[in-house]
Parts: sequence; C-alpha cells; structure tokens
Amino acid sequence: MCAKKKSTVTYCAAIDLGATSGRVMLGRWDGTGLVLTEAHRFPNAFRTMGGHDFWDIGGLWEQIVAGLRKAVALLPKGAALASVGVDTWGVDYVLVDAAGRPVYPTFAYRDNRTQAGLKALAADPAALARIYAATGIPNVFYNASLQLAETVATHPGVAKLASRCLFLPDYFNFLLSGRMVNEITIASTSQLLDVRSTGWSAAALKHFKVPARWLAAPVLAGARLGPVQGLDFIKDTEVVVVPGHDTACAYDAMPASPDGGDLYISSGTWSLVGYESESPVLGAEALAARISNERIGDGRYRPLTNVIGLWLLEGIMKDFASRPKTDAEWTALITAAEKLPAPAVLLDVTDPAFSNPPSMKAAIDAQIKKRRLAAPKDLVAYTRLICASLGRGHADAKAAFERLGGRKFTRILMVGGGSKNRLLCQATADAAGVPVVAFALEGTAVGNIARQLIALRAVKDLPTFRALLAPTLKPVIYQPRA
Ligand code: LFR
Repeated sequence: MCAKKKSTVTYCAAIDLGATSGRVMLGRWDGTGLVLTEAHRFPNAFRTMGGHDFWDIGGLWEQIVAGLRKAVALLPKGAALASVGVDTWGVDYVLVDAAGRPVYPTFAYRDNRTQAGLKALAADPAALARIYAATGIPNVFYNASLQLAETVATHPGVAKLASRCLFLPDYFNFLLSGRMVNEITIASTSQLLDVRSTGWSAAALKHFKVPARWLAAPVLAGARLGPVQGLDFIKDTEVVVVPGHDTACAYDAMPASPDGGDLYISSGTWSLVGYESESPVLGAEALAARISNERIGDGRYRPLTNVIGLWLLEGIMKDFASRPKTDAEWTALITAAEKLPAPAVLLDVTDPAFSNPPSMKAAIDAQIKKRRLAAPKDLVAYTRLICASLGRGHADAKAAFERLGGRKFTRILMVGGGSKNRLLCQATADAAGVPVVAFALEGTAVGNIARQLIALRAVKDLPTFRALLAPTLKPVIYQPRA
C-alpha cells in the first residue's frame, strides 16, 4: 500500500494539469528535503468545434498514463511508487452515469456559452448578493454553477442521464482508483459549495437548478482511495486525494512565515493573489472586489482574487511574428522591456474583453482606443505595458485584502511561471510597496506531493513541510522602488 516502513525514502507522483500544459512529476522525499523530477510534460489546449470550446479528456488521460509510465521508469531499482495524486485547473467537470461513463462533452471554461447566465445574474443584484452570501464566490464567466445551469437548461434530459458530476481531478481519481468522490478544494471553485460549512449550498443548487444528487459530500485532502487499478505497470500504488485544485496545491507549497504576514501569488495563466484564513471575507465590498473564498485542503479558507495573469502576455505573443521562441529570446525581450520608461497609464486588466478574444492585440488596442491612450509601438512596449498593468492588478488585490480582511502584508511570495519574469516581479513590488520574494518553484506539483507525504505519514503536517522546504530554496527578492 504505502512506502515500506523500513525505507526512509518515499516516492510519489504528482499529476498536475494546467490549462496550457500538463506534467507528471516524480517526487523523492528523504525525510529532510524534496527532489522533484519532471517525468513528462505536454502541451494542453481546448479544441474548438462548431464554435464551442472543449477539453480533450481522452487525450489528457493518455498523457497521464504515459507520464506515470515514465515516472515508474525513473525509479531506482527496487524502489516503488508509494502514491499518486491529481490536481488540475478549477471549475471544469465530467458528467457521468452510475458506471462512470461520460454522458456529456466537457466544455472548456473559456467557452462563451455562460455569457447569458453571467449577465442575467449580474443584472439581479439581490440574487447576486444571495449567492455570494451562500457560496463566497463572485459571479465569474467560468463558474461551474453557470456552466451546469446552461447545460441543464439547454439539455434537460441530462438531469436524468447523469448521476454524478465529477470535477476534473475527481474524474481522473476515479479513472485511477475506481472510486467516485468530490474533493473539497475543487468543489469550492464551483460556486455551489456552502461557504459556512463543508457541504453543498442548497440555495445555490436551487438557483442554478443543479440536481443535488450529482454531488456527494466533499472529502478533505488526504483521503485515500485505495490502489491504482487497471494499469499493468503499477502495483500497490495508493491514490491519495490531494487538493484537486491546482491553486490550492500552489498555496500549500508556499514557504510562508507562520506569522500570517505573507500574501501569495501563484503566477501562471492566471495570477491568483490571496492568503490563508480561518474565516471567509464576505459582504458587498468583498463582492465588488471579486474576492473568491476558495478552500484549503483541510476545509479552511483561501480568500483570493483572480487577476488575468500571463494569459495577456501569452495572448499578445500570438500576434507578433517576432515573439520569443527560446529562453534566451525571452530574456532578451524582458531585458529590452525593462529599459523602457514606466508607462504613464496602465491597462484595466479586469476588462472582460481579455477573457477569450480572437486577437489579444486587437482587444488591448480597443481598450486603448476607447480610453484615447497612445498605443504601444512594438512587442517590447506591449510587454512593458502588460507587466506593469498586472503589477498594478496584484497591488489592487493586496489593498482590497488589507481593507476587507483586516490584514497587513509585509511580503508577497510568488511561485509559478511568472516568478521567473523579472519585469513582472519588480512591477508588483513597486506597485504594492512591499518586497516580492520569487521562488523558482513548481508550486502546484510541490503542494500536490506535500499532501501525499502527509497522508502517507512521511511528513507530520504542512507547517513541518514548509519549514523543511524553505531553507532548500534560493528566492530572488525584489525590493519596491519609489
Ligand atoms: C488556475 C485556475 C484558477 C481558476 C482558473 C479556472 O489554473 O485553477 O485558480 O480560477 O484556473 O479554473
């Protein structure tokens, strides 16, 4: 079942799926430090068919299996894989029948089918306030609540056909173990979980007309689902329920100071700016600041704001043939952008036009034109503008948390792809007025493995893991400039 008692080395595999890339990482833990090896990495993208966007679930499963095979091949002779855990991006799901067969396609969260529901809820302030008070999640186009409501409204027969709603990590846990559970962190991204308990919100289920029987009482991270089934190259490897939401895993990996003075940014396609708390942040002002009260694997809270993130930068690259293709070209682009003067006026990064535009450059130019600003002249200038605007977005989120959550943050800890972007880190420090501590850390995979080690009792708890992790890291610190 788990790591042999005599051995002091534990091996775990993290299946870590992001919206633009996925990976299977092998973790080796010797009781004092974690060594991560990338067994497999692959691009991920939604496919557009008939004007709608869908995930290729079968393709993802194929990559997971290929990755696990490679992870097992990396083990030293005689060593066994103690466990495996899955985390993915939030909100998307598979509707299955009682035997686990998918009965409806899995749309990608950027699909535009939720726009009508989004606008209807936004236009009904009383309902919006009620849903926010019930779930702690603001009205965002990708919410599973809006997606499920649209499905049930357009295909009422699905209510009968499907017997369970498994969010993506839940579905892959099912493929691995044969057991269907709903995990709490991923459940908390749906806008259907009760913000005051660890159960589902009857008010939200009723409002969105989601059948309550589709959802089982959520399990906390650390639950064990039994051995991997059906993969002939794996034996006696336990499927551990880790925080299914990648952002929850990234937050778990933060080498945070126990004094609560650290604000976290997991910087990837999205910038997830937030912190850990015993209580949610609710009320009209929190709703206006788009604070999402998502959950930690143990059921506590992660109030966070979702800032658009590197999606803007990734998007603009597609519009320039001169875009960087290698690490060296990326460094050259960032270095050139750093030399430009700070932009006088910044983009409003909350503009919904940036969520899934056919051309990001056209979407940015449209905002610039509407506000009668000067358009950047080349890719270097767009890069400068985007990073500075994201830095401002991060700082605004910090200010909202300090005002509404009653906290004072003295540092910002940054993990994920953006932590390597000097321009973004510096812009964040400058706008927020506190140092940014950037860790070159695959936060999502590290948190995933940390939770497996805790479930296997190879590590006592999360504070212990963080205390052991911190001294092994070499952060880059960006001091705020006037
Ligand atoms: C990041 C993330 C965010 C979530 C967004 C959509 O990968 O999980 O936390 O808001 O994707 O699911």
